[in-house]
Amino acid sequence: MKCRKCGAVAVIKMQQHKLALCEEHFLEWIPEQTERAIEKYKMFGPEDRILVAVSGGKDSLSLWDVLLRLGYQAEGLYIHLGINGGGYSDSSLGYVERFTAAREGAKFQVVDLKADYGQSVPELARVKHRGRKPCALCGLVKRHIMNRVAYEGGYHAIATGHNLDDEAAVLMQNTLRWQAGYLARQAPVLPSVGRRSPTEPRLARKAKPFVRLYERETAAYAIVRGIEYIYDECPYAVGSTTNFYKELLNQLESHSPGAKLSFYLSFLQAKGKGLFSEPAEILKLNDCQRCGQPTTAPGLCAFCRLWQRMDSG
Ligand code: Q46
Ligand code: ZN
Ligand code: ZN
Repeated sequence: MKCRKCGAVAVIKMQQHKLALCEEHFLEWIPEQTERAIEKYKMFGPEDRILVAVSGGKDSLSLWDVLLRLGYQAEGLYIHLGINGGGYSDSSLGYVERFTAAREGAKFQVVDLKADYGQSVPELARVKHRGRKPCALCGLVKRHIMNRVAYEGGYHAIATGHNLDDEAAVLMQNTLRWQAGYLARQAPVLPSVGRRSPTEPRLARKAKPFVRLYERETAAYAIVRGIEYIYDECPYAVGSTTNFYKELLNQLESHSPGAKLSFYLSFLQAKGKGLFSEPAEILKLNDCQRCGQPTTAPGLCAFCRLWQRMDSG
């Protein structure tokens, strides 16, 4: 297998693009593709400050690396969720720290849920979810904290490492149930919401610059680039429904290369033509009485209600 660009030995073959590349050209191709997605979906520009949500995994660290190489003002945010008695979160944080230590000028901040708010995600789930998987609650907590940090720090956008496999799996779950509201909101970029003033969005724009890259490509990028990342998934992700759909889509992909990509891109095209437009009532937002973040609820947002319930036992 030879690199299409120079004829050297290829390190990766991407069937869906009928493209094989050597190490050097693959390391060029990933940033090129990322830049294209940023421009195509109008995610952000070089003048914007970007907050990259980093977990210590391959996608978010590769994304941060690529954004820095492309010259974006990208700063990291690590949210310590206290997973596995804190052990899993501590080791993930270690990868983020080593990543930044190796890159001059790479800045990041940590929000520690237990230290800053009083409870870790598993502790919250134990009380509020009676031992059920904490993922829904964890997602809520992460979104809230990302928004708060982006707002307080004056960041223009939040960038996350979601790749095409993540998006296609979510799309499949939503499609199988025809979840029109979720389908309407699934997009490579979500606009900022709820402005206090024209220059101060209450919820920052959210962007997924890796949305057109397969998971095996982001993993290959991390390996070829020499980025060390936490290999083990969060223990709560093991056996998750999302992983089940990823496997299903991979079976489809091996039978029909490009199926995952066209499933997702055709969805975006259909949306572009007006399918799944957002119902008007979803757009009516109030300011949370406690934290000020926009919410569809009349009083407190879901995050503040969660902590209020904790406070009242
Ligand atoms: S971190 Fe949180 Fe994920 Fe772990 S508890 Fe679930 S949602 S699986 S991306
Ligand atoms: Zn080459
Ligand atoms: Zn709130």
